[in-house]
Amino acid sequence: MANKRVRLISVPFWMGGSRAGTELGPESIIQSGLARQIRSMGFELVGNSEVNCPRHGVLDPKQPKTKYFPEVKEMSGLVGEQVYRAVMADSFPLILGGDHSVSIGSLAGLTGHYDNLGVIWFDAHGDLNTEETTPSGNMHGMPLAIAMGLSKFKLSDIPGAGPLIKKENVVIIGARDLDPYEKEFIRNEGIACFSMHDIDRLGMKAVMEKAIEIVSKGTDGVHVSFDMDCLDPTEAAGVGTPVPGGISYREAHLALELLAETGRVTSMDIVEVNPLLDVGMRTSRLAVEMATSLLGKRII
Ligand code: 5AB
Ligand code: MN
Ligand code: MN
Ligand code: MN
Repeated sequence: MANKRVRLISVPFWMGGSRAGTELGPESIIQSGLARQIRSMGFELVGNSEVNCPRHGVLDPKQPKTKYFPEVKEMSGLVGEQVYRAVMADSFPLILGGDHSVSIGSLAGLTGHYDNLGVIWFDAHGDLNTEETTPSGNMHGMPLAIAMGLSKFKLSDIPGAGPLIKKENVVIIGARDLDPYEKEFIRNEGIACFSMHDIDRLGMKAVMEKAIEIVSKGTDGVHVSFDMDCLDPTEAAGVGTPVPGGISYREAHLALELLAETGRVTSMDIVEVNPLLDVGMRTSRLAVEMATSLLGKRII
């Protein structure tokens, strides 16, 4: 990684998943040694800020398709501001969620700076639902759709956000639980999506080579959004929506190490850690490993 300055941005938020626990994610990841490990790799940790996001929302029964929308919007603006500031100060924003709706904020802040951002979305899910298609009303199932401009709530509704994420700059990796509309959208729009089937078939190395080629073409930055539920639940039990048959421990390390080697990754979010559902702190410790792998940690 060319950039040797890292800024941690903690986002203790749960309302995008409508389930308590992910607001404890950032603290638990930091307790698992994140800052110490990043420093020992020779990075300068230029800050560790916590976003003062809403913590107690009231569910509006008239908005069942966009649960906690006002809170999600407020949080996204606050996250966007901090991410933007980090990039402008030439540091690598490492955003700790929180549920996956925090990525709306990350992408808002990043697009304030990057005109043509590539995005790699590690996830068991597609996160491509809109207020029309969502089966749950949970906004953590919508961030990628919002970033691409598919929903009524647009990135541009967040102060400071830049252009939408282009669909040709997006790659989803690890998918195995897509809703009917998401499947249709991926097929019709030709979104690059490497499902678990593709990972089984091609191997993680080939998948990452293809993914890297896609997000590198003409882009001015690459953001990695890492939903811990992309991993197999035997490795990462502490997530809100576990799906069997996920990415293995070694595959995940390899994927992130290959990304580190490109030297092109500009930012990362790690989301959906729910310490209340975890076995000890295993998922948080694994989150630390995911971050350090992406930052270029090597065995030798
Ligand atoms: B996550 C589901 N597609 O929209 C929906 O964890 C699940 O950020 C979304 O990937 C999971 O509610 C959201 C059924
Ligand atoms: Mn997700
Ligand atoms: Mn997911
Ligand atoms: Mn989830």
